[in-house]
Amino acid sequence: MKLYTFDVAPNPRRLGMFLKYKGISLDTEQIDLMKQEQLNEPFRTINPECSVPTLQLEDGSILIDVVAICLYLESQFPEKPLMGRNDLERAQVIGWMHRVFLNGVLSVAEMLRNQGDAFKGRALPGPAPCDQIPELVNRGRERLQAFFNSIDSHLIGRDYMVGDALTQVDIDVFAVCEFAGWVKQEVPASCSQLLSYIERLRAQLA
Ligand SMILES: N[C@@H](CCC(=O)N[C@@H](CS)C(=O)NCC(=O)O)C(=O)O
Repeated sequence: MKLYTFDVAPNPRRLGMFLKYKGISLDTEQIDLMKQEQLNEPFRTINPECSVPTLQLEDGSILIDVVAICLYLESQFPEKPLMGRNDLERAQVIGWMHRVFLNGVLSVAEMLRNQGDAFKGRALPGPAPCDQIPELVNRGRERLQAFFNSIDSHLIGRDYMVGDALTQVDIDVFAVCEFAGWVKQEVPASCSQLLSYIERLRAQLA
């Protein structure tokens, strides 16, 4: 099995924290997104979506979403579970990962990719050109604030997003808060639950 990734990028970072916590080490190749290596062969043939992380299995199959890669690796490396400890928790983890990606990761990405020269013509990931829409910067900011507020409310009376132990949902929320710094956004002081939770996670993930 081989992992194609770019450690500093937000989705690879979600997976990187999963691997570190579980103590999994994989054969890894860095695909430098700053040099647009994701668009070059042979990676482009391996993953036509040109995105990282990408996990290639021994039989050649590929997994290209963090949620799918985590689910697969958890079945291969069950120690220190992060994807739920029973059927209900597993379903809750998948549901929350979906929402944290849609409302958290994509809100920051909407802000980041629709301004500045670095993403000109590349407002969405993937091989097809895509124009920036500057209005989406404000919408992304509003969606991100709504995301912070909704996570803060969910955390009232809870130490973790799902159940009573760390899961990948917590790692994903942590990754969104880090990624928000790329567009100079931070968790507002009014989200006191979320702020103290992030500090607890920082210690646990260090
Ligand atoms: N569906 C993917 C999203 C992966 C993704 O968008 N990765 C970004 C890096 S954070 C990427 O590869 N971008 C390539 C580009 O910007 O062209 C997942 O859940 O992991």
